[in-house]
Amino acid sequence: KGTPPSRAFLHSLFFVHHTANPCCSEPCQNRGVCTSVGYDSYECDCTRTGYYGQNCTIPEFFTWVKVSLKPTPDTVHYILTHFKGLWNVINNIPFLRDAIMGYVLTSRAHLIDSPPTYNSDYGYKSWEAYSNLSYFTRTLPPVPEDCPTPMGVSGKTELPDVKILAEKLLLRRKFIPDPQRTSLMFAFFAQHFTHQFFKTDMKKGAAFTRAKNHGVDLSHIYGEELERQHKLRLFRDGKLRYQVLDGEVYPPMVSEVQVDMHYPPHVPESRRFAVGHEAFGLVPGLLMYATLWLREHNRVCDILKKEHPDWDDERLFQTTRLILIGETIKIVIEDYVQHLSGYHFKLKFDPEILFNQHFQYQNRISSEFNTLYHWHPLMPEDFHIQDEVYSYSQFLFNTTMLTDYGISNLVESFTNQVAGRVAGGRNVGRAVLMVAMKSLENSRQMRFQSLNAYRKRFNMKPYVSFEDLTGEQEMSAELEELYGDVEAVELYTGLLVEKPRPNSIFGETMVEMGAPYSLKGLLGNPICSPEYWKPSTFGGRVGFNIVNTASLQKLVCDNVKGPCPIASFHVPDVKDSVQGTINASTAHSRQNEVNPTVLLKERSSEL
Ligand code: ACD
Repeated sequence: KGTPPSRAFLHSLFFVHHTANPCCSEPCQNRGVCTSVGYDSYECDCTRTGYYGQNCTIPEFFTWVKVSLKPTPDTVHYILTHFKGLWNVINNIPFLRDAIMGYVLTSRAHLIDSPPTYNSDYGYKSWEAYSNLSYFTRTLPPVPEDCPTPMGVSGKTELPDVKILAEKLLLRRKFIPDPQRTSLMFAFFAQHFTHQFFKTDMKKGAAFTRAKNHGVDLSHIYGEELERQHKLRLFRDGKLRYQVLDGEVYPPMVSEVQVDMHYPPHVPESRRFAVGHEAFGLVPGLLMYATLWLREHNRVCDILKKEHPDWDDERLFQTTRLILIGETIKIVIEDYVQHLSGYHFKLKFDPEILFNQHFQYQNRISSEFNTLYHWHPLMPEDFHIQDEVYSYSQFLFNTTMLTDYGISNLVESFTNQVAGRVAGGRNVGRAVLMVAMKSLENSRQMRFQSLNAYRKRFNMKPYVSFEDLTGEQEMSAELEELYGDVEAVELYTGLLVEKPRPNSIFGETMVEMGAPYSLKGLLGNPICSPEYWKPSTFGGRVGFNIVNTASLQKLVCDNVKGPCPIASFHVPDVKDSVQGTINASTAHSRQNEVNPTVLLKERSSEL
């Protein structure tokens, strides 16, 4: 009213449709931060990147030395997955093993911004993005809205049709088994474990999470809300509620505890188990793990009660929860990540390794981590349980399998069935293709930057051609037709079609991005901090020892009746299966009444 229009307003009227945001072309390198200045200019903030110059491309002397000496990720991976004899020696020299583990942890974790920075609605730092825990964070900010193409400036103005892309590049032709021989025991552990922190809030949208703690809090066992936890608790001796069927402990029924679970109408009331996560009725593999952890919780409560007969229910419950968090992290690092890595170097869960380092004990789950963890190629075409073969429709929501087969038989069957290879393209089963398509749609809605942008962010060289990405010709030609420019390939597509490393489940990008998020998330847990990581936190030496001796095999052996089956993230071959049982028996002879050598004898006679 009476005031003349501002210069900015006039400028926008004349120029906004003619000049793109200069940050669209991602001019700032080496983690420099791009800020547009005026309408057609930008500034790179190179502070503490180790680089300077207009686009943060000139290394400081020390950076230059470091970069020149640094081996490529592929070289490091090669060294870690070869020279077994050398690694066997190193693994047995404690100070060397600790030093290498320290390097693995810090070099990975330092790639994650902590405190977190962006989210899908804030591509610049803001208090809102930092403090609003209902969002997943973002490692790279979203592509600005006013860019010429969805990936910034490269590629076509529209991304390829998701359905066509999925059918051409992701859909499985013939099941490709994982050459690392990952088992379904692994696949279901992954699904069970990650659903405590990957909980997209469907109501609010893909950028949001329902998980409150952004890490390993075992909310999938105890419930996200206090109300659910209380319904699942027995309020006696710290224990969780349970029922006994055929002489074995199982989770209670929904009808008994009145917690919300997502079952389709055809599952009768009498077969609806109630566990911490409302979606875990979906597959018997999830209910199997839910049962194992329920039994473990109550087993640990018994041990703690013997140690502390004076403790009330609440203290027994809370201390047991901390012990189970510790056991989970131990199993994830020493069994699960160890298996995925394929390393001969023996990873170690020991928070003390970080006590002389700068390390932030906090974590925020990012949308990119959530997206990259869509490992649906792991899923087989059908499920082999004992002598039966189940199709998806027979397997999904089949809650009777849990009690009909029992935990031992399920563990044995899942350990013996090989999962699919994740990278390399065309290995997503038809039954789960929709989930992969949804990941792509969500990534687009959240305006993810390109695969190459993420490769640079995690210290990898960008791919220079489609063939460079896939290592072959057929899919690279399809990709070229769909995307036009390798710079425009999306993160999720890239992760799934990328050439796997030799004899590996993943390609380079999955490991180089996945490892930092994982190790930061695991070691950033409060129990790993100096004030928590001591016996008293876990109820004394006995509890601390449970954490420090946890393994997948022990979790199973301690919680099944009778001889315990081999439990492994790796499908044992004939040689391994004898070896594996020997290992299980030695791991157990001191703490368990179960004697797995009985099984060893039975098995040996079968071989
Ligand atoms: C390293 C160790 C080896 C890394 C090998 C593969 C990593 C690939 C993907 C992530 C793997 C596992 C994820 C496990 C846990 C997630 C925990 C999140 C907690 C919030 O070379 O560094």
